Amino acid sequence: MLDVYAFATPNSIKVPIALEELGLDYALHGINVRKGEQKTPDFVALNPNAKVPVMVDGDLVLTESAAILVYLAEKTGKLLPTSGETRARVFEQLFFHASGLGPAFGHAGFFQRQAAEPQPLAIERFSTEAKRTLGVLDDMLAKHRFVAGDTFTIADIAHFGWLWRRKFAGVGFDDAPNAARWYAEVEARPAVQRAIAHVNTLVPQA
Ligand SMILES: N[C@@H](CCC(=O)N[C@@H](CS)C(=O)NCC(=O)O)C(=O)O
Repeated sequence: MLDVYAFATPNSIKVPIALEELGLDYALHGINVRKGEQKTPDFVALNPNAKVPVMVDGDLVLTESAAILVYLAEKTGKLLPTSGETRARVFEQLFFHASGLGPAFGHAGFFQRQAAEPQPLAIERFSTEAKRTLGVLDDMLAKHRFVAGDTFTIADIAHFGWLWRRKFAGVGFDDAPNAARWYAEVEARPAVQRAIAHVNTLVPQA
């Protein structure tokens, strides 16, 4: 049994999706980031970076959603080829997500919705970057069924996380038909549906 500390957020959702896809048992522990629970001493002892998700497997405490996806794929021998071009393409997309698309979406959402004062230059910069990185993904999906080629991998799970929360970033699929097609296919997977339903139980019903 693995333990996952998470909330209904773009980076958190990736871990339950992977666990559901891989058929691994896990307990989901809610960390309400809207209330600042990620900054409590108990949680910071788990993740000094004070962010969800965190996964615990025995003595291993692991942070960073991309690292967790790689760990789970290697633990089970699924969703990540062991060698060759497709494995390289999976890592290419994981790094593109973690350093490009994910931060652009996060900053776009922050400056549009959460900044204490309006910052037009930051809104322009990150909104443009969020749409541009989605365009890069859309071009890739014009050529392939999935983001790293023709099979579903952990790279699809990584990108799905932020596309699931695209409205927060002010991004839509109007100019990204290939990404829209891919998103609908991934969202329809039974494991993805189970994971979404599971993390949504973490959000208190006000
Ligand atoms: N690079 C990290 C980013 C994690 C992250 O930004 N988590 C957000 C939720 S999606 C969070 O915990 N935000 C609360 C905060 O920053 O205080 C990952 O991929 O796991």
